[in-house]
Amino acid sequence: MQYNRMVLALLLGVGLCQAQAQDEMWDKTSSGKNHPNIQWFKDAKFGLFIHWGLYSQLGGVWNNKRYYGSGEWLMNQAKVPAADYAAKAAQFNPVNFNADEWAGLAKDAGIRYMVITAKHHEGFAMYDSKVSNFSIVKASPYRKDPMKALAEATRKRGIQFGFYYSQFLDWHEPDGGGNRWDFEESKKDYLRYYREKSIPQLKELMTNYGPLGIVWFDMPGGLTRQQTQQLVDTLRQLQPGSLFSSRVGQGLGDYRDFGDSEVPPAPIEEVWESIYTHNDSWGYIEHDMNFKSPAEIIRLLANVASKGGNLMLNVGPDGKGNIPSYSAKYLRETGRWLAANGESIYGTTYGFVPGQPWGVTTAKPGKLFLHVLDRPRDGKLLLPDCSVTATRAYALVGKKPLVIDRRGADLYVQFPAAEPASPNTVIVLEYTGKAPAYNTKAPVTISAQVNENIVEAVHATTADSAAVKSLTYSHYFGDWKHAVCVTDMQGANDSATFHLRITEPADYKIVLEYACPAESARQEGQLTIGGQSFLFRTLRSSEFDKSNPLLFIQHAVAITTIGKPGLYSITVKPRQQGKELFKLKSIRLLPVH
Ligand code: FHN
Repeated sequence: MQYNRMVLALLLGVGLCQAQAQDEMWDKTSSGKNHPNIQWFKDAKFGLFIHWGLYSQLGGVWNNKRYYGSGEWLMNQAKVPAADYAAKAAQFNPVNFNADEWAGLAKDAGIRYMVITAKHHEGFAMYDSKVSNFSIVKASPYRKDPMKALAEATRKRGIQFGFYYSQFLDWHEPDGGGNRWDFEESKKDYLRYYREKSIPQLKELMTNYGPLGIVWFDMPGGLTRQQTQQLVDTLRQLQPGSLFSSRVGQGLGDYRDFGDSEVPPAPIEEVWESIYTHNDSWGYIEHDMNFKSPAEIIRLLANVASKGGNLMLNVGPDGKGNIPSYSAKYLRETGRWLAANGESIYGTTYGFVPGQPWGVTTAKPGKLFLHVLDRPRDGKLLLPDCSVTATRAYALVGKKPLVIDRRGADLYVQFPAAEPASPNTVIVLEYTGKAPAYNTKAPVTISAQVNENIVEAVHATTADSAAVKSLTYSHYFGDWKHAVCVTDMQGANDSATFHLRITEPADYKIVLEYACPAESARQEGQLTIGGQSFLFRTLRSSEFDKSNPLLFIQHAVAITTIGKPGLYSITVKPRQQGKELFKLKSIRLLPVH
């Protein structure tokens, strides 16, 4: 069966990165059925993911060698023999762990649900398991069950609590998925592993820790659809109210999780979640300091909410039980923004106005929230084709009333002057009348009032063999990145056209952002706008290889004078038949001042 072949390819592979087919490994599909307990999750919008295990104590270092990327994959990266790895449990003593501090931080950060690793791929149970001796209670000097305290501390604060559980990969067990450096693949009996460890442990977790908001399965494998259905049915009996993540596999989850660090390019009706980690690794790594700033988190949260999803952001506490100080500090700062602006995030759906040069929108009945991420010079926020009856507009913080101006189908809201700097200033537009449907075909607004207009590949209308695809790659190891690009433009008929609405006359510099391997470099392409054609020759950036960075170059190819506001289109294509021209990520229009 195709699905199992993919999983096997992953397990047999020379590393995590090369052989795996991410979509199969992640299963981004859900059952499409509306779980009766889904509403809290839809409203929650912001979750805290915690990766905590034996790997946290190792901190990305094995035998004095530092490993980069996903720290919880250390055992796999260093191909540590299971017995040597297990011996490290004797030094794992997270004496600084304080459930109330962790839950308090989550509360301060404005988090509405928490999911923590009960057992990751290393196989170590971070709770009191009767099923296996490889647990924090039996194998470490700590001897206590931190999950009991954490479940209580979160619930006390009104935060939904859930467990992550790696149901198939288990490098400690001869029959578990993934460890081929110790255990021969042909001798493995995955079903025995499910029967003797995975399912009994899941049952323990679903029996001993009170009502779980979520069981967050990860990386399905080794089961047919029918077997997965049986697993789901068995577990559902224990807690019918728990939501199952889509990575339970076979399209049987209750909501869709996207790939790691992935936001879909356009709004999605189904219930879904985006998962990101605060730095590059999920598990603690002492040499990973690439923490997202509060502004980056706040903007990411707004971006995810503007597409209708939840953001679950991960932190990786260390082996002593400390949450990294930058995670704590930046989460608290995010929480301060949410304390003032939470109305524009919690309980919202995506906004009916698509992304604009100034920012994105979220909505509640009768209210549209404008998240201003890039303030236009003239302060005018255009809401194109906005047919509702606007009754009033005001800044969410301070409630200062703002001027609304209707010009035909368009609405303008005047952004408050002298607004204090914020990574995201929220304006509320109250309206009556039926909210218009989100128009996926709306032309992309281009304004001379911002420094840069970015037209993403998802907006392309493609011809012939040109296609829009999501490409997945990584920097270190397992730190996945995604880029939606126009691909497969090889001949003069393979084109990408972008429909634009340019709101002000100006000169605009046009920049193509693309990735281009050696074999595609030095080919001629053509960009057309308003009857004018511009030629360019492609510049080499990098090859596309999942386990390496995909480098995008910003190549300025034209300047054009737009004399009149109105509808325009830009078409990009190769001049002649050849190799794929490039992987086009965006077209940027920079007003010339
Ligand atoms: O392999 C895991 C990884 O370690 C981490 O737990 C992430 C979080 O979504 N899930 C898997 C990879 O997608």
